[in-house]
Amino acid sequence: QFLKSELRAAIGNGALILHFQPQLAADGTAVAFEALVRWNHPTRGMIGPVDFIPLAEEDDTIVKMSEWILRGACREAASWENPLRVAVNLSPLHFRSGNLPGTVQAILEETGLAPDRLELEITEGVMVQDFEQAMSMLRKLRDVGVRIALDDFGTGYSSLSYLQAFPLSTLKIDRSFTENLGRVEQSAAIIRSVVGLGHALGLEVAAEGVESQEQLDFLIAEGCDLVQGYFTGRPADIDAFRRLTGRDI
Ligand code: G
Ligand code: G
Ligand code: MN
Ligand code: NA
Repeated sequence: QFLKSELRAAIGNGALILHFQPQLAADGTAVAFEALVRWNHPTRGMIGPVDFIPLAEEDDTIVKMSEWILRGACREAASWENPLRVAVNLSPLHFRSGNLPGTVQAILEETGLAPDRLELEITEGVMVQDFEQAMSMLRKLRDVGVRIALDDFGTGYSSLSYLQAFPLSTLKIDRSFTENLGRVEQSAAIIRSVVGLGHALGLEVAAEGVESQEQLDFLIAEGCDLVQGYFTGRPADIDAFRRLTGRDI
């Protein structure tokens, strides 16, 4: 449906934009913002990543795009008055490509962002595909000093031994579990168990997809360290948050 040449051109010409969604601590203060890419297409309007990332992943367009996203997110975060973290989603293809730790380090140096303010979000798939390669990559990234979050946790195939072995910082409970609260009896027990598991392993636990006060109350009561979702803050242009709060973030 889209031409790859259009997408490649969009990377450099301002048509790709980053939205940011806040992650709040239990007391309601913002701790981090997750960068979420969008394509502001000249004729088709705003296009979400599920509609163009697969196209980018057909060749090395994804690497160029991911580096642009990473640089943009780091540059943005480096400009904030508050030293909040920024989280960036990593395509599994980018994760396996070339010199990711070197690229990350170069972008941190270029933008002046402290490494511990960057969290890279990976999905369970990258750990399962090639254990040794993933382990080596994660160790190098941790040597650079960045944080690693396991995104969409609970939907993939990661075994508990992976959780023990990999140098992770954060578990992000997939939004399907939050969504099922109050609807599927087991979801409360699953969330409670994952919070306990994450904390026992020394990880921060974040819940995604928070869409109501009831869900928020439950997640906070269960000890989730961070909450993220439409109820606590929709993804938006970062300037929208500045206008909303009337101050720099
Ligand atoms: O932002 P939205 O909810 O439409 O995102 C849909 C999917 O696209 C999610 O799986 C999200 O992780 C992914 N995504 C959003 N932004 C990025 C990005 O910058 N890079 C990659 N690789 N995936 C992204
Ligand atoms: O896979 P990942 O967790 O990175 O995906 C994030 C996606 O989830 C983004 O596209 C974002 O727009 C979307 N999202 C964020 N908060 C909510 C929410 O409360 N409900 C739903 N349905 N989607 C959300
Ligand atoms: Mn994510
Ligand atoms: Na997720």
